[in-house]
Amino acid sequence: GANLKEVLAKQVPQEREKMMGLKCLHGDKKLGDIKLSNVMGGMRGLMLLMCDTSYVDPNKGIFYRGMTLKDVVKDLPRVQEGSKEGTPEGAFWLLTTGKMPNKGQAEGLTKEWNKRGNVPRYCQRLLDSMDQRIHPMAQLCAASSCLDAESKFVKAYRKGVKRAKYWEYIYEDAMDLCAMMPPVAAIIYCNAFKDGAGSRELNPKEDWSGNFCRMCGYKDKNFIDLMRLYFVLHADHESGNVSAHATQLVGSALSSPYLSFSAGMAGLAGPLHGLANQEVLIWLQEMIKEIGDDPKDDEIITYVNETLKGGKVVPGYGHAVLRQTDPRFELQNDFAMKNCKDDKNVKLVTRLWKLIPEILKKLGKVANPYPNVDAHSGVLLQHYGLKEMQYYTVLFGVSRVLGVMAQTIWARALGAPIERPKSFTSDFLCKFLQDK
Ligand code: FAM
Repeated sequence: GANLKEVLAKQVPQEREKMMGLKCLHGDKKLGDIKLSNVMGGMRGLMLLMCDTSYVDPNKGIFYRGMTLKDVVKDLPRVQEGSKEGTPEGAFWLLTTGKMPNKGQAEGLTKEWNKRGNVPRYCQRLLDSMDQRIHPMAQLCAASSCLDAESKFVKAYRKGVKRAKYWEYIYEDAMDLCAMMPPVAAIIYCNAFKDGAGSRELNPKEDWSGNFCRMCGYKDKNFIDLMRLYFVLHADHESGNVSAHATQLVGSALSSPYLSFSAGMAGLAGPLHGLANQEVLIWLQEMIKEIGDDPKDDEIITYVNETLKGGKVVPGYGHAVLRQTDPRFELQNDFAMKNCKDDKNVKLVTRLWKLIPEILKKLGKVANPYPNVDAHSGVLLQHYGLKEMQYYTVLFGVSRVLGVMAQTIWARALGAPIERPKSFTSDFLCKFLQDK
């Protein structure tokens, strides 16, 4: 069937027309009010960004192109022999085109990424030179930034390519970057935890997830299936979360996808965002050290209350938009119940799911007391032996490249302008408010 670029090339003119129509017909319509509390509250809840790849409903969770994640996970084609999970390649096809791919289309992406995924020597040398005090996320930012040298968009822009064709070069960069993510991430992992051992060559018989696991030294088929599910679940979450928004903001200046993705990863490295999956594991292990791995309920309740009294958040719980248990948590829990329900940490996470929301509700200030995507991922990775928790956010980043690159292709295709909201001084504000 048609390859991804051909499918997109047909969709771009239609989408451009739709956007022009919206702008002409409704450009001067109000979308809502801005209160000072919104400005001081991290712009929470303001309808400021358009993004068709995904949408988070506070109660139903995330939708990829109008499909719940439960349906996406169910309907994605199983490509690799014996695999029980859909592939992130298929998720990328869905996020970019809005259509669920057939097996051949998903497989075609695997083949194309295996061709595009060789990491240039200068990037490998940069990573090999990294002092291991540099956090794996900072290494990922550096790697993505230096790959700007590969950008086909930058070269085309210098040659004066027409605006209407920017997206075609951004598409090439996005595909190359997605293809290079598993080997780049595997080099970071092997340098940090395996003294640099491990293959750096993509195996054309393996898919994106299979190559990643093999290059990190993992061959367990169940683990590769977990990573397929993990990469699908973490791929996209609207364009307003810190990693997606930073990527779109920087991309709006026509910085290459390599530079804009590096900015997004700098945001993902924050403990309130992507680093939470590492924080969850650290918090769990400190709790087990304190009250053992099979504590009584009231011992857990006491421990959680101590965390809160210490002014700390309970990592893995809460969300800026969600107001229910994150479906991505539930899908990971389903996987755990199917594959490792006797794991003691899995059992503990399931018990916390029952106990922690009640405690957070009692605080009266937590908008969403339920577990988010990070509350489960770490214990599953631990179960299969990937115990280096300071690496977990890199896994999140490998997955998130899919969503933010799908968004980037469309932002350029639709000519999204450079983002530049107005800032104001507090003096101006005081005068402005006097008249109100
Ligand atoms: N534990 C303790 N307090 C929490 C909390 C938690 N898990 N979640 C929210 N709160 C507090 C929050 O700190 C705030 O307290 P103050 O007014 O004293 O500052 C209050 O509840 C209201 O916050 P909110 O409106 O419920 O949440 P926000 O939209 O401000 O923040 C999160 C959302 C995700 C940053 C917040 O829930 C949090 O810090 N969670 C723990 C860290 C975490 O798991 N982050 C990962 C989020 C995940 F989706 C991701 O991006 N990977």
